Amino acid sequence: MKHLSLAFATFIALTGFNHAVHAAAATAPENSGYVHGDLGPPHGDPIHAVLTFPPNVPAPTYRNYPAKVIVELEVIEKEMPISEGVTYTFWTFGGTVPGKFIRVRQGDTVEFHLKNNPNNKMPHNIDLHGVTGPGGGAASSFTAPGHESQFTFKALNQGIFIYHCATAPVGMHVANGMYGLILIEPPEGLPPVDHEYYVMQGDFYTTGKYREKGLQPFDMEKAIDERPTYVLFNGSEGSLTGDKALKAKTNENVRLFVGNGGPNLVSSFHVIGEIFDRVRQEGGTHEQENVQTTLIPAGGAAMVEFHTDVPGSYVMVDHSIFRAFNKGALAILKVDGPENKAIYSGKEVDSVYLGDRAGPNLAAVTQATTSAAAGKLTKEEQIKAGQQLFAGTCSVCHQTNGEGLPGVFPPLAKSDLIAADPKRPIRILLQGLNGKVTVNGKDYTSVMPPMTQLSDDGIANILTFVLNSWGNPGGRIDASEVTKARAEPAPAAGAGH
Ligand code: HEC
Ligand SMILES: [Cu+2]
Repeated sequence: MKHLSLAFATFIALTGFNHAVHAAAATAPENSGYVHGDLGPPHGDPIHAVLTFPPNVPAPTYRNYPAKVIVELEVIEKEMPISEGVTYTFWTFGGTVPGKFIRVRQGDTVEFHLKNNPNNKMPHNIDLHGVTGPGGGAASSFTAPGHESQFTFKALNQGIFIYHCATAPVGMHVANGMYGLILIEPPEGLPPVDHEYYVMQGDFYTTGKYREKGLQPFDMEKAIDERPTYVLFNGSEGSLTGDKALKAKTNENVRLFVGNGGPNLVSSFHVIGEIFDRVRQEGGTHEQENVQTTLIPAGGAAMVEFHTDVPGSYVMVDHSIFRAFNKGALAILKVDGPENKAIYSGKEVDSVYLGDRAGPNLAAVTQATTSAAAGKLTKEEQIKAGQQLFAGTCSVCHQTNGEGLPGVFPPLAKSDLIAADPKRPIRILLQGLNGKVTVNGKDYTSVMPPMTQLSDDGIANILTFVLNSWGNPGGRIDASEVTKARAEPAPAAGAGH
C-alpha cells in the first residue's frame, strides 16, 4: 500500500526530508483514511504559478512542502500561421498552441482561474487530466466570453498530464488547439537536467489541402473521418525548426515533456539519431530505459530524457512517417559542440531527412506567397522561392547544380528537352515520368515519381527557377498554367514519349 499518513506527511513537509516519503509509505496504517498523494494542508502564503509559453518549461518548484498555488489561464481565440502562408483560427489556452505549461508539486492545492477573453465567440472550459474529480474540472469551469470561473483541486497524483477544453463539440475545441500540459512534480522533485522542453503534437483539419495558402477553415468532415491535413508539433509547421529549433550542447541531459493533444491520432514519437535513456511512458511513474520510439496516446503525455553526445541536427518526428514529411510533424533539436568521432564519424547531411525544412527558413517562399496574394509577384521572387523549394524537393535526385547523376538522373542544366518545350516540365512534375527519355544525347530509363504534393504556385516557382538557371532558356511559369494542367486528365502510362 502506498498510503501516506498525515503525521508523516507533516513531518516531511516541515523537515524537508523528502526521501523519507517511501519509507513512510511502507509503514502507513491500512485504515488510516488518508488519501494517496495527500501530503496535508497547504503551508505558507499562496503562490502565483508562473506559466510558460511552449517550448519553455517553468523552473522546478524547489519546494518540500504542499502549498496553495494560484493558476490563471485565459482562453484566447486568434488567427495564427499554421504553415508557410497559411493561417488558421486557433482557440488557445493563453495565446499559443499548445497552451501555457503549468508546473505544481504533488500535494499542492491548486486554485484554478479560467478566463474567457471578452473578444472570444465561444464558451470554453478545462479538463485537466491531473485532477481527481468529475470532468477533471470541466463541469466547474464552463465559462462564457468575458467571464471567469474558479475551482480548486488537490494534486494527488504526480506525473505529466494533459489538459484540454471539453466544451461541445469537444472534438472541434481540441482540434482547434485547446490543449496543453500540467506537470505535477513528485514531492522530491525531478532529477536535475540541463534542458527541459515542452513539445506537443496535434492533428489539424482544414478545408484546403496541405499548404494551400490563405486562411483555412476547420473541416468537420475530415475531422470525423480522421483524415488530418496537418500533424504538427507546437501548433504550426516550422514552430521548432530553423531559427526556432530547440537547442542544446554536447554532453548535456535533455528532458522533453511530450504531449499529444490529438484529437484523433496517436503519436509514435521518435528523435532521429538519439536513443531515449529514460522514458516515463504515458507520463506514469515507472521508467523504461533505452527506448527508440515511444507511443503517446491522444490525450496522453510522456517524459523522455537523453544525453547529447554528438553535435548535429536531431529531427523529432511522429514515426508514422508521412505525417512527418507530408503533414508537418517535424521538429529539430540542434546540438552544438565538438565532434566526437569515437562515437560517430561526423559529417552532417541535413538534407537527407529535412528537405526544404533544412534551410534556416522559407522566407523567400513566404515573400512569393505574399506578393502573389497581392497580385504583384515578380519573376525574381518566383526564382528565389523556387530555388528554396528545389533544394528541398528536386536536388536529392537532380543535384543542387542541376547536373543530375550520370546514367540515373538526367540533368536539368542546359537540358535540350526543356529547351524544346519549356512548358512540358509542368506535366512531368504533375504526372511523373518513366520509360526511356533522352536528354542531351544520353538515354535514361528510370522513374521520376509525381510531385503532386507541391502546390500550384510551388510548381510554378520551381520551374521558373529551373528555366532561369544553368543555361536554360529563361521564361516564366504562372500558377494558373499549373492549375489548368492539373485539371486535365492524366494520359495513360508511358504516353508522351
Ligand atoms: C526521386 C528522384 C527525382 C526527384 C525528386 C525529381 N526528379 Fe525529375 N527526374 C527524375 C528521373 C529519374 C527522371 C528521368 C525519368 C525517366 O528516365 O523516364 C527525371 C526527369 C525530369 C525532367 C525531364 C528530363 C530533363 O532532364 O529535362 C525534368 C524537367 C525534371 N525531372 C524536373 C524535376 C523537378 C523540377 C523536380 C523537383 C520538383 C524533380 N524533377 C524531382 C528523378 C527525380
Ligand atoms: Cu473550448
